[in-house]
Amino acid sequence: MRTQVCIIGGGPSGLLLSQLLHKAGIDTVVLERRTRDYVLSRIRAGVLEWGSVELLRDAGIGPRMDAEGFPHTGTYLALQNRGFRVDFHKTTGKQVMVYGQTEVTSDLYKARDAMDGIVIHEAEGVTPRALDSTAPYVTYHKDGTERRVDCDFVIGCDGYHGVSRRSMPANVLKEYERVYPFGWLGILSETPPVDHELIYANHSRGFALCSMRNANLSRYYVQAPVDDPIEKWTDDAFWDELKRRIPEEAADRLVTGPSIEKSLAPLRSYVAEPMRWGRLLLCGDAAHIVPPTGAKGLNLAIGDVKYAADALVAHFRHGDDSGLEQYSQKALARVWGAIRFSWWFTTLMHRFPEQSDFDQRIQETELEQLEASVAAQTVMAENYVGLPY
Ligand code: FAS
Ligand code: PHB
Repeated sequence: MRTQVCIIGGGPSGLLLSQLLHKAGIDTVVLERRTRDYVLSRIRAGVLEWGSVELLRDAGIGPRMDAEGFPHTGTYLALQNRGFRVDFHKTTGKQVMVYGQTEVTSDLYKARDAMDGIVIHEAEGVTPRALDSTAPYVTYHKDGTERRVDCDFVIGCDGYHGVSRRSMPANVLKEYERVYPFGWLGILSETPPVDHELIYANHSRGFALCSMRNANLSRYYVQAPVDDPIEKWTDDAFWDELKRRIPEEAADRLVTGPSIEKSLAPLRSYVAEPMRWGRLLLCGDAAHIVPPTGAKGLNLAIGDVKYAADALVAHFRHGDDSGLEQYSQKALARVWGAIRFSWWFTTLMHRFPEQSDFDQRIQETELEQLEASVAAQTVMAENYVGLPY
């Protein structure tokens, strides 16, 4: 098989890039290791920056997002059994959209189907080759047969555990990492959200987050030891801990119910540089990971895809390679901005194992200064709604 752009990974990055390039008249093939159902079973991000919303509309998947998503103009930060609101719209003139990654991925799959986009599932042993040549190709196995895709570019959209980043020479790749000494235990419950906006709670027992997917589907998280056995966290244990960490006025109105999904995710900050080597470009989690505190993971992936799509269209349409040459530098500038914000917000809101009472008061004092300062709230809001592309 031959195509112009071979994309490894059929998550949000790979599907969005394939959709944008196809709409620009550029042929793509997506190679995905898992089944479509498996990809769509993942419960992950929940908040879209407005730049992401606009790009998804450009990709043609705006209608359901605009009909079922929830625009949010602010968020609550809670400490010492009380909370205050950071108003994104008043400070930045922008907002975010609460619309789950699962729905974004489902909409992208439907859009790919409508354009007869080529997404090959259960592609095993995907291996990018000749990346430092002008004729790269990718081999993989499907139904016991080795297959080959010849192409002009390979885009690694295969996430943190994918093969693309590992295909770069070790002496080219520089990695930066911070692993956090805790995880996020998340549940989905078919209950009405505790509030119409998100509540991020700092508490001496640990962080908690109240979010949602729709008027009868709520998403909650509590900070937990990353090696906790999930069985330890019965629904009752989860609800009890969440109620202890959010302000009493919220806990009193919290509607609990059986969890329909429960998972414990580790937290890390990670960046791989460069994001391009020869005819390979990396997008999304293949190149970087952020702790979900700042709701940046999916949004960074979408930003990378925008830069990659613009660069590839300029190459194929006009023979202009400036976008490709600047891709890594441009994408990394925005990645590091989100890495910093996610690290800052995670450090501010979580209880670290060695943390003293002094450290707890420092966190609370920084939150009190954030509450009192419109300038400080503006900086936070600018990062939360999304740095400019
Ligand atoms: P993805 O990992 O989503 O997709 C990569 C795809 O490549 C997968 O479908 C995988 O099957 C496939 N693949 C991997 N290796 C392959 C190979 N060798 N060959 C072929 N295909 C291969 N972000 C937020 O903003 N908020 C959150 O609350 C949040 N929660 C998260 C919870 C968890 C458990 C995880 C893991 C991530 C979370 N994230 C969150 C981040 C997440 O949303 C990512 O940023 C987002 O999925 C990035 O999308 P992709 O880059 O497409 O990577
Ligand atoms: C979510 O709804 O899953 C969510 C929202 C905000 C975050 C992280 C996760 O910062």
